[in-house]
Amino acid sequence: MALERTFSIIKPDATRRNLTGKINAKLEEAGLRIIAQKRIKMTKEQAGKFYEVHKDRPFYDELCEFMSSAPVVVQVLEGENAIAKNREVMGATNPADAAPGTIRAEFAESVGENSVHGSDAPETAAVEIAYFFSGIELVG
Ligand code: FUP
Repeated sequence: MALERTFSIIKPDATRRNLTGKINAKLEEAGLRIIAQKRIKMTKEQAGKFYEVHKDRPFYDELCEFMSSAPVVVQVLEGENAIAKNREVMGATNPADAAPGTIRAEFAESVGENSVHGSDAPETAAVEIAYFFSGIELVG
């Protein structure tokens, strides 16, 4: 399988609790290479555009409020089968359902404040990477 890239966010609940290093260690132990990374603070509008696919869901406003409430770390991860591998190391959306040892099982506070985001398909990965990074920032 060829190298694949995926997009990841370390969310406000995790940056607030100083968990960036612990989460990065989990990603790296899973064989994912962090090929680009920056800490930013999104506006509610920027978060809203990122999560536009969820705009009709009841949790949308709260989600955008949360994602713009504190800094996040946006990342590009590279590795074999990176999209599925990252989803595996993240664990289920609801930490109550997340497998032991996954990031969300260990660190997430709730289904809404669940520490990490990861792309779910190659098409979304490409769009999400391009939303936050320019080609010159991706050095592999
Ligand atoms: P995931 O791909 O695991 O991040 O999950 P989804 O794309 O289904 O959801 C995206 C984000 O919406 C979650 F990370 C948190 C938020 N969400 C809620 O706040 N409540 C829900 O019931 C479902 C999702």
